[in-house]
Amino acid sequence: MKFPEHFLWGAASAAYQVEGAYNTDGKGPSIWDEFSKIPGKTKHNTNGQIAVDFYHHYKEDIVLMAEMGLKAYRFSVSWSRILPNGEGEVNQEGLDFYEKVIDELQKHQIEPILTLYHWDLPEVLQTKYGGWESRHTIDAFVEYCRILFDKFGTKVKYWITFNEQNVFTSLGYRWASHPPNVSDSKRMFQANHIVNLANAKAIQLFHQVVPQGKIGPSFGYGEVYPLTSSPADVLAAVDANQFNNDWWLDVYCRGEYLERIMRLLKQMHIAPDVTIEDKKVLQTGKPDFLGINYYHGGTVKAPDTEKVITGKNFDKIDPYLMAGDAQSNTPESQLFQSVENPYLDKTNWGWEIDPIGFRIALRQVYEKYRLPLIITENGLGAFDKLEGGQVDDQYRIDYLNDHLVQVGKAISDGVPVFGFCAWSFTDLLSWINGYDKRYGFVYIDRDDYSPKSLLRIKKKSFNWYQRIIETNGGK
Ligand code: BGP
Repeated sequence: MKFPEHFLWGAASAAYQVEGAYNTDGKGPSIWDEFSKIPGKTKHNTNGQIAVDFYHHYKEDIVLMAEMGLKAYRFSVSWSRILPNGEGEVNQEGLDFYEKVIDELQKHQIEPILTLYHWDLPEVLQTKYGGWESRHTIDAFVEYCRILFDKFGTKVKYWITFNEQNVFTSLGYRWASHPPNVSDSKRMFQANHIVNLANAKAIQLFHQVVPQGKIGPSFGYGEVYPLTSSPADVLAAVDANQFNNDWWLDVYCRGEYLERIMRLLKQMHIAPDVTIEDKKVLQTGKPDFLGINYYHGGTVKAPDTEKVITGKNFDKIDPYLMAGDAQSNTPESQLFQSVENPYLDKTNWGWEIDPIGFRIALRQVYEKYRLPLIITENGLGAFDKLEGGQVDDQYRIDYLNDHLVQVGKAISDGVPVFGFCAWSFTDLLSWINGYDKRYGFVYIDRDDYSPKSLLRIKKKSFNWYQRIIETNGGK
């Protein structure tokens, strides 16, 4: 494997998934604090109230990061810890917490990578204004960003605006499996547009206030393959890649929506309302790099022709019945049909394992958008077992190793990847899967659930990653 000098070997997390201390030191509630109270929405009704209590264990965890040799740590700031009401008065204790984390990381020569939004919108902005469906939230977000840019702009070089906008808008507004628990495609595409505006405005502000820093979004990318070489299947895969990937990346990097997909959404009456002023805003804030979160891609075949809606019968469909009648009413059903890939194994959670897809993904993104890339997430969720005080997670080592080999190959292909943040450093809360789905290099013993214990235990993969970092990717 070939990795550049000063490659940022890192690990990643998100506030709600690690911090706990959900109502400590003035933190306000977020939409996830509220959503997790709805029975049945998360596995065993788990929540992030304690999580792995990074809030109180951060020093201990950062000492472990230093022992591992980590060069970078990606974490998110909880907006409602800084602004309990989403806007207005700043909670100094919240700012102090992140300052301590950043200082502690830097004390150990670990580069902080700060994510501004990893899904935990302040609850007030949801209930009072309608969350990402409201333009008010754009202004609130930009003000929140300004506070962090002013406070940490001189200390933190790398900033992430939104984590996986494609995932949180789709799951939150289209499939009702994340907050705000909505299943309405029109509302989803509108909320997504609002987030695009917030992203562009935050980047524009960042470039004014922190000219020496670098900023970009983290996108959940998955390459889509055709099931066969039949031209109809190949076309379906082209369409799926446009719908799943380019639809978002084009806005970030080119400042405009992919015309063909926009036309389809308009025909289905689910397109966002984009004003002339909006179009100008989207042109203003372009990223310095792209963060890529890679877990898996997909495979498709041509859609069932009987269900394809032509210009003639478009008016007859009800665009609001999306989730209920996924087969005939979604834009996807017009373009492609998802199928299993017969060549790929799956994780215990049914996610296809596809390291080569990672190399393809990195090449595709770079060749289209010509921006430096950083891997902001990649990792394996598994049922780890603590036996005799040890966790033998060889499967995680194999998974990460196979993926890193492909990142190395992509770099040899000419893709400028400047860092790799494994998901995750310690075990943490998986949004809707609870605590059984573990990702960390460090096991967190949750048998004794009190926040004071939550013992940290290095897994076998800890030593493996330590060695990878030491040798800059191994031999
Ligand atoms: C990404 C999120 C992460 C993390 C990861 C694993 O989409 O950005 O926050 O949760 O997926 O997902 P899961 O926890 O569902 O296994």
